[in-house]
Amino acid sequence: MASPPFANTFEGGSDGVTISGANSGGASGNAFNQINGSPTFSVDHPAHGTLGVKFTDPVAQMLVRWIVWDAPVTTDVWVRGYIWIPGIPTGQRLRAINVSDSAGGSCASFQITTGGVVETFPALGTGVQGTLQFPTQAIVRVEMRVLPHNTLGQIEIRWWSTPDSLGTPTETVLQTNCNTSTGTGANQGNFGAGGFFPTVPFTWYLDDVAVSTTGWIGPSQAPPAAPTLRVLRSPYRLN
Ligand SMILES: [Ca+2]
Repeated sequence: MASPPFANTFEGGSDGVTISGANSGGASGNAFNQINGSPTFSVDHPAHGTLGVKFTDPVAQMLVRWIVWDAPVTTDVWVRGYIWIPGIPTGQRLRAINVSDSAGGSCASFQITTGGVVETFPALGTGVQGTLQFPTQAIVRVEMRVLPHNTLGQIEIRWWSTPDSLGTPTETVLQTNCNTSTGTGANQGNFGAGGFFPTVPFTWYLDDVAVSTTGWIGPSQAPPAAPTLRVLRSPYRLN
């Protein structure tokens, strides 16, 4: 397929309809070129607009994906999603966003643990956990930076409890000098449940997913505007 940037709002779908490659483009943005399981368009908890994607009780991979980009990326890759979870995962953590290589080998993941904190997860080795409780039954913006490298890799998670905030993240978790590439570099953006599956029932939601190779993606819509400050100028000013 093409190369990033990619973005999808799910606004071109219809509530309750299973997402496919064919129905995921159009007004939604960049169509996904692979779907695993049966994620559906849903009006339940969109971050913006009227539709997001619903993952109903995944016990196996249930993903929307942009895979096998035109060229693998060996520099920083950024991904973004707005996430709504029903509660803290039990049984297993939730792997909600992932970047993989062209062979499907994981480079790095964003996860929410059974302790309710966020966690980086590299290709090999262990991750780094945050300390703040991830909000439940609320929309949270999550962004992740991945530098693919087999020894000098980096994973940085930032999340905002005020989802469209342009300000300081609620929490930042950084892992450096880790293995984030068992292959040739980042070549897939995966959004949904993969690798680990919390005890069901665990139905959760994503919206406004994106991949960039140029920088932090930021909110998909501007935060609410501040009141306009009107500046009155004297008619007698000299310049
Ligand atoms: Ca949407």
